[in-house]
Amino acid sequence: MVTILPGITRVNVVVVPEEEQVNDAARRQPTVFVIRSFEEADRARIAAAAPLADIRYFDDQLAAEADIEQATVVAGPVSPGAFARARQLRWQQLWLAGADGALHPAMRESAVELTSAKGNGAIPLAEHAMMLMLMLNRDTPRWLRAQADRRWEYRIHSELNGLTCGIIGLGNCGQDLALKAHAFHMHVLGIRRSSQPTAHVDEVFTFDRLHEFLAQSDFVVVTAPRTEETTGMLGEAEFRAMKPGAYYLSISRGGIAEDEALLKALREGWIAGAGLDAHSIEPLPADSPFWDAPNTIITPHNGASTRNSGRRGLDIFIENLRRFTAGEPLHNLVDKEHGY
Ligand code: OXD
Repeated sequence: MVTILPGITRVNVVVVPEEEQVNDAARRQPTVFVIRSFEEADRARIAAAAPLADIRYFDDQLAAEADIEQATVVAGPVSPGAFARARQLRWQQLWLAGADGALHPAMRESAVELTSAKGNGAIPLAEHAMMLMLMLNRDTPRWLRAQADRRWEYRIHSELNGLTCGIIGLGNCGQDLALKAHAFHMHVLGIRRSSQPTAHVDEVFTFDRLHEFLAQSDFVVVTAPRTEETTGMLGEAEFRAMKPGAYYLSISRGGIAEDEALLKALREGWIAGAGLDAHSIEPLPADSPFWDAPNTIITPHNGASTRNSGRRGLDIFIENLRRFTAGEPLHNLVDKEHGY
């Protein structure tokens, strides 16, 4: 209300279109489906972020999808079939850092905001990469086999010190790995879409210099998201471009290296071995040839599964829920065109 002259006031009337009013109410009082079990204390934190929201918890995706028509917000996965029925849906928060599984065509074309838990698992994933590099470099499985046989197998092994760690993708995980690799006195190379200088990375390459990057790396570590650009970016030519004694590590997503090319590189000794946490098919089928590929350590996409990652993912969701109801921009919004 604005005072024009004493006793005379002008009332500013803002006419909000009906659709916007409905949307605004949906924002302030959303129906939120949370697909994950949380203890009371965490539920209280979620409720405090959106006091007017109707928050419903589901232990599994199928149960949530049965009533998906009612959801304004979903924290967790939604299948494309259920997504098509989710007409009220305005925002989907993923518990995963990678958004590739949620970027089906209907999501890409929709106005639904998609946010990821990017950053939640960067630290444990970088630790996992360090663990795999140390294990591969020292051939730890050999000591474990000797231990199983009660055999004292003393031998000369090598150091990470002075070797080159080539990181594909310099997001949260790639940057944390750069810091850790530097602390181990490694030379650190990184490759990403733009060549902007990055802390702890001695040289940043762009993808047009991929072969040059591969030829210099003793460890090639994939921390990049799986997108149209990265899928299949490492084929036979790329494995042949790697150093003969180099190791390949897949930390973020399988499918960035072509499976056939990677297997051939391992079997024919173009590279020395691999550490694979992320696989193109998960769970890795029992008859997959990767289980017994030469010098290969397999972990079950487990590198980021720590309690702290779960807590960081929850913190991202809680802050985004507060933002959503307050009409503020969301964190970790996925760029649907670039895929992360
Ligand atoms: C992932 C994750 O995206 O574990 O793989 O968060």
